[in-house]
Order: sequence, then structure tokens, then C-alpha cells
Amino acid sequence: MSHHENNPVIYLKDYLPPAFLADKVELTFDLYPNQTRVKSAIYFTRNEKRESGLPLELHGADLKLISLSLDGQSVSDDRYVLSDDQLVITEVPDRFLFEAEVEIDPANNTSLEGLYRSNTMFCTQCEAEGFRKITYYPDRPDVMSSFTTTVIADKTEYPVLLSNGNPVDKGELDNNRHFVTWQDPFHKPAYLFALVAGDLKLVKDSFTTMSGREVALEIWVEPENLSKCDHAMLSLKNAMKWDEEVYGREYDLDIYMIVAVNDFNMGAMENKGLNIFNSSCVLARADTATDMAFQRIEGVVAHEYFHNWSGNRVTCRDWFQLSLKEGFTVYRDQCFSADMNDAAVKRIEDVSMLRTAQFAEDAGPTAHPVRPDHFIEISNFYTLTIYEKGSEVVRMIANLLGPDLFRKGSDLYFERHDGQAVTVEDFVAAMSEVSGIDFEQFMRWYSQAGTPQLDVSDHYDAETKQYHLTIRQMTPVTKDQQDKLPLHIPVKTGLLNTDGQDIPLILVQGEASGQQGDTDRVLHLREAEQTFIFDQIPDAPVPSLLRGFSAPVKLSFPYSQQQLLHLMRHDSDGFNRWDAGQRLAVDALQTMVSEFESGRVPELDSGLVEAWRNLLGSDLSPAILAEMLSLPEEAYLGEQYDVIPVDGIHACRRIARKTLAQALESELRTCLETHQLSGPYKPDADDIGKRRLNNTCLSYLMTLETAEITERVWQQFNQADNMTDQQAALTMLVHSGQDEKAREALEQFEQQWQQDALVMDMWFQVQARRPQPDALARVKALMSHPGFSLKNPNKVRSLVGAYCGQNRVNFHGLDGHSYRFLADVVLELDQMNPQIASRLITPLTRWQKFDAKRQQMMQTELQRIAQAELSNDLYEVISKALP
Ligand code: 0A1
Ligand code: ZN
Repeated sequence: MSHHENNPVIYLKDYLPPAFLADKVELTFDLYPNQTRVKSAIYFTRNEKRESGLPLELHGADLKLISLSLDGQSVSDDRYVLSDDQLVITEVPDRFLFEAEVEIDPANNTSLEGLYRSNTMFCTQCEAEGFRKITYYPDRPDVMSSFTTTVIADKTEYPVLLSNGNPVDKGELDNNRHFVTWQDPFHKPAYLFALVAGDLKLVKDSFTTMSGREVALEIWVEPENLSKCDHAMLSLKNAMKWDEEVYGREYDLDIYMIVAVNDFNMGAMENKGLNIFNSSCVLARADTATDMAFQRIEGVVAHEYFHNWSGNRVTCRDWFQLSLKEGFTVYRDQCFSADMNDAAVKRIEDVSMLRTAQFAEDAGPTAHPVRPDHFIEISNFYTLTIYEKGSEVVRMIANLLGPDLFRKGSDLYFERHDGQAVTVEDFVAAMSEVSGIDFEQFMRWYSQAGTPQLDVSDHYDAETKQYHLTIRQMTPVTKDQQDKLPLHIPVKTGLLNTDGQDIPLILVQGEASGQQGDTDRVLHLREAEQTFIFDQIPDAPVPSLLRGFSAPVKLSFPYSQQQLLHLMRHDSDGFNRWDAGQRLAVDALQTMVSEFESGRVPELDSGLVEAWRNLLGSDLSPAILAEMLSLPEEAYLGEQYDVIPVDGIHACRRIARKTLAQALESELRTCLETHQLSGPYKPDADDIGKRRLNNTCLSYLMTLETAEITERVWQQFNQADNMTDQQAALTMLVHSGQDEKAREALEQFEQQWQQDALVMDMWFQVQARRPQPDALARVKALMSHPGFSLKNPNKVRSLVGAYCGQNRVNFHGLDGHSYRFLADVVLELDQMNPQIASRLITPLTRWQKFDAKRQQMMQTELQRIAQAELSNDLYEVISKALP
């Protein structure tokens, strides 16, 4: 690995306030694809929090300096030092005007960070440290300033010129050029700066805020996408209303803009007043987007909107505090989506994702705390841990306080810190102040990496009628942290009697919130081991533990099949009803995998078949039924092992699905008939639930591979008026053993949708996930498809990301070809887009979880990558992942 002395590790403990603050920033962009000129005028003042005499240090990357002056005087060569990433000017006064002009090359900026081109438009991405690719600046979130931005460009090619805040001036210039000046009165860090120029079309609406102000809502897209903006607009209005009602937060500018771009590293970005979105997170129409896409759009639009308070008005002091804005904002968007849809289903989806993907991150070499204490490249820390686990930590705080106090706490946090750049401690202090709760031990959730493991055992004493629950907690060692301390873990608990009813809980030992006699109480686990004793329990109960997934932990309890069936049927907690079914399925599948591993023919436990039969005969809502009927994903099953039996899991899950289909064929058919939809497509919770259930039933039936079912799926593929059903049918056909049908369907789909890049992403993805052994060859061939491009992150994710991340049997094929393939792609990609390269490599970094042969092959590829000249991003990940 090339020696990276210019990629130093940055530590939280080294934080120092900035030496200079910016009071006002004026920018002028003269846009040209290859030679854009950026003029800056920055009014700096020395920060009293730092010692006098410090030089002015500005960040800068890939900039060509044209001119430099202080208070109108050009700066002589001996007063400044220019390096690859910095401009340092010595002997500056306490207050001065800094002016510079730089030249940049947006057309060749393939990193999609800073100012770049997407198709024919110009756009920016500045979080986390992209502004330094635009001009010299103290590119850190604790430097907040007002921005005035003038954008100049060719009038014909770029009729629309946008930046943050309000438009204050515009006009015509020579040579067919024009300009617009934007002013953002709110002080913001540079990472929230944005600029867009292009030939864009507008969808317009408005929102009247709770104080009666009218806000213009604008969604800017390429002309062909005008018909795909309604859902995003509706989601935005719903989010604005929700934030007023639930958090008392009102929007602050007169205009709120969203722009859809095709080339974007992440989902979207909360730039002040000018959100820039990956087109996949804005554009939806019934015939082009799945229910999942509709719901993701609703969530992401809300997420970015909510950042206006949790992130923009109150921002982060430094990037170690990233989860301060992200964890809180994810928690807010999860609650919003729960309110807009089926709350129980939303919780199940969020927890599934956390337990599958975040737990895996926590167990891998890049594990880090919700608040990391060091990094090389901050872009590597936009992770499931920061976002999803961070949200779970906020959720625990919210649950500890209850809704009223949590609202008081958030009000205090926003009021006290409006316009400031703050820390996790500031957030928790507000919550502690309004509630009187002591969060000292709880703070370890922010500093300690790894997923806590809870081992629970019980004992019922028939004589005393007492029930003992003993809980042990242990957080496994992670790469950077050897010693783990006990956490404060809220374990929401209920006890079911033999009739399935909740027993009133009278706790005589141990700490819990709630009243004596409540039927569900939150046990406060603080020690490494604690016993909670319940009194007046008439018979041995079945414990319902961690209700609603009250803490992001793994919990094991020696449940019998009978007990799980009891919980599945009777638990008053919907989440735990689902989870009991999942535990039952995991047990059954693990038994099968052991059989498979020892060379026997695995058979599915008849208890599971009967449980699924009961589900199909129950009166559960379609949405919940669909969730409950779904077997745990291969990735989640893999998580249950130290060494993942990839092939066994895949084979046994297939066998289990087929066994269920054979045994329950008539029930599945009946279910399918009873939930038929009528009327036009609606992406509401009810219809989404029905479509999900129907496609779940149909895909079980498809495992039977009869001509009749195949025909039925084919009909759905052809006749569906919505992409959810069409895509589901396509997947069933392509993932079945019927190659001819698969080929035909793919061809037809391509014909129908080749002009629509987002739909084609699905076409790539379906093939990438195909379980048949030709998948790798197909993926390689598809990389030369005219619709594919390594420069477009959505395409890379849909094809290479989906194959390596979601096609486990094939990716872990014993010939090692897929490992080599991924390494090759990552090496090529790192030259263009380091952020995407370092994300894409993830599956190879998880070698610890595989057998010796696979481990060795995976490590070989990591070592091969390490030989190359790498970006900071990839270097950091590879160096952690190497054995
Ligand atoms: N703050 C955005 C996510 C985001 C982060 C980094 C980006 O570029 C490297 C882009 C977007 C959010 O949470 O939505
Ligand atoms: Zn965010």
C-alpha cells in the first residue's frame, strides 16, 4: 500500500475552534464546462476563542489559483504557502477582506463532489468537505456565514440558475450570457452551499405555514420528468405540515427548491433552501416506480426537509458529531413515515435493515461508534451506524422521556442552539434538563462500537409465584476498541399467561419505568448482569422481550417452538408477534442448514408449515401478513452464524419456500383471490399492503414452476398498470429456472423502458440478483450495455453493488471469480469516484465471516488492491479490512 503521510488520522480529542470566523461571503461563478472561474470575497474576523497571531488557514483541492488579495492589496508570494490541500496566509490583521479567484474544471470532476456536471447541467455536492473543491475556504461546519452568490452562464444552455436563499437580482450580459444573484440570510457552513445551472423545467406549488406565510415550493427537473414530480411534492407538503404539528417547526425562507440530478453519490442533500436529489429519490409515476420507491421518496423528501432544523438551523460543530444531525433526522423521518403509512410495517422494515446491515457493519472491520473518535476520510462515515443506529439511540432517548418531555427537550435544543454548531452533549443536555434523567451511562451508546448481546434466562418459582428474569449484557470487542463497559439498555417487557393475555407486572427487584401493575414495563438494564423479579405471577409465563425493538441489541432467550407459536399468536406487541415468527423460521432454517452441511436432505419442520397455515387463515392486515409470511433474508440468516454457510442458507431457504408452497398451495391461492385490487393505482398503506401480500403469495406459488402459475405471472408482467406488479413479475420470471421465459421478459421490458434510466436500473438489478450460476457472466456482459456507465453511481449500485451485495451464493462462488471481479471494478472506479469505490468494496471487507478458503481468496484481492495508488477513501477502508 502506498504510504499515506498526507492522509493523517484526525482525532476528536484534537478539536480546536477555528482561528477565523467568516461574517459574510460573496461568490461569483462564471460557468464553463472546463474552465469555470470562481471569485470569492470573504469578510474574516479573528476568533476570540483562539490565541492571537495565528495564520489564516484555508482548505482547497484541485483549484488553480488565479489571484489573491487582502483588503484590496495583492498578497506577495512570501506571505502565503500553497499546498495540495491548503492555502496558508501569515501575518493577517484581526479583520480583513479576503478576495480570490480560482479556476476549476467541472466537466472532468468525476468524483461528484464539489462543482460537477450531470448530463448537461451543473450542480454541486459540498457535504462533507466538497466546498474546498470550489474555492479556498475554512471548510468546516463550525464556520457559519451568510452567502451571496452570483451565477453567470450561457442563456440558451442554462436558462435556470439557482443557489441558496432568495433571488435578489438578475440580468443579461454580453455574449448570450445572463446572471442571477441569490442571497441566503441564514448563516450556514459551506457544506450547505449549493448551485445548479441547467435547462430545467419547473413543477410549482405552495405551502402556507402555521404563522400564515406562503412558501413557494419548486421541483426542478429535466423536461421528460415533469410527469414524475407529484408524489415528491405531496410528500414535501405532508412533511412541512408534520414538522409543524409534531415538532412545532416552521419553514423559514420564502422558497424551497428541490432539483433532481441523475449523477449523485447518495440519496439527496439538504442544502439550505435548495435540496439536490438523486433522481431516484424524487421521480415516481405509477407505471415507472415501485411502492418501495414511492415510500423511499416520501422518506427522503421528508428527511431533507427535516434537516432544515435538525442540521441547518442547528448544525454540527465538527464531523465527529455527524449523527447529531443524521441520527436525529432519521428518527424524525422514520416517525413521519410511520404516521403516513402502516406504523407496524415501518418499524419491521427499519429493524430488519438495522439487524441485517448495521449489525453486520458493527461486527466487521469498519465498526465505529455512533460518534467516531477518529477518521481519515469523513466520507467513509456516512454509514448505517451513524444514520440507523444513531436513530435508534435517539429513539431510546425519546422513549425514556415519553412524547411530551421529548418535545420539550427538542424545543429547548432548537431554541438554545439556533444558529449554532453544536455537539451530541448539547443535544443530550437539553433532554436531560427537561426530564431530570441522568444520561451519564447512556452516553456510552455514542462512544462504544459493536452490537450488545443480551442473554436472557428465566426461572418461575411456583411456590412464591415469583418470576425471575436474568439478563446478561456483553458488547463484543471491535477492531478499534478492546474494552467495553455495560450500557444502559431499556428492555421493554411483557409477560403472557397461558391464555395469551398480558399479566400485570409487579416488580419487586430491579429498576423499571411505568407503574406497578402495568402490563408492559421498560426494564432498565445497567449492570453486566441483573435479575428482575416479578411478583404475583399465577403460572409460568412466556416473556415478550424487547417489545417494539426497544434497544438496538441482539437478544437471545431459549424459546421453545411452543412459546414462539404462543407469542406469534397472542403477543399484544405487533413487532414481537412478527419477531416470534422470524425466530421460529430462523430456528427451522438453521436446523435445515445443519442437515445440509452434514450431507443429508434437509426438511422443513412441520411446525413452521402449520404456523404459516395459521397465518394464512388469520385476520391480520394484508401488510402485516405479508411481512409475517416472508422468510428471513439470506443476509439476516447469515448474521446468525460465526462462519456463514452461504450455500446451505441459499439451498435451504429455497427448499423451505417450496415446501411451504406445496403444503399451502390452496391457502396461498385463496389469499391471492381475496386481496385483489381494483381501481387506479394508489401508493397508500392499504393498497401497498395488498400488492405486497399478493406478490408474496404469487412468488411462493412460482416456486412450484407449473405452467399455469408461470402463465399467471406472465399475465401480470404484461398487464400490470403499475411498476410494483410488473417488477415483481419480472423478478419471479428472471429468478425462476425458466430461462426462455426470463429472456423473453427481459427483452420486452428493455424494449418498453430503455429510455427511462431509473426503470433500467431495476432491469440491471433483477439480473444482478439472479440466483442461477450464469449471474457473474451476465453482470460482466451487462457492463458493456449502452445503458450502463461506471460513471453513474445508480448504475454501479444497480449492477455491481446488487450482484456483490445481494447475490450471496454467486458472489461467494468457490472459484473466487467474483472477488476478483469486484476488486477489478473497484480499482477502476477509485480513479473516478473514490466515495463509490470505497462503499462498493464492503462485501470483500467482511471476510472474517467466511470459511478459510473464501477468507483467503478475499484477502488476496484486498491485498492486490492495497498495492495500488489509492484514494483516501479506499485507503482507509482497505487498511482496516486487511488481516
Ligand atoms: N446529508 C445528506 C447525505 C449526504 C452526505 C454526503 C453526500 O455527499 C458525499 C451527499 C449526501 C443526507 O443525510 O441526506
Ligand atoms: Zn441526513
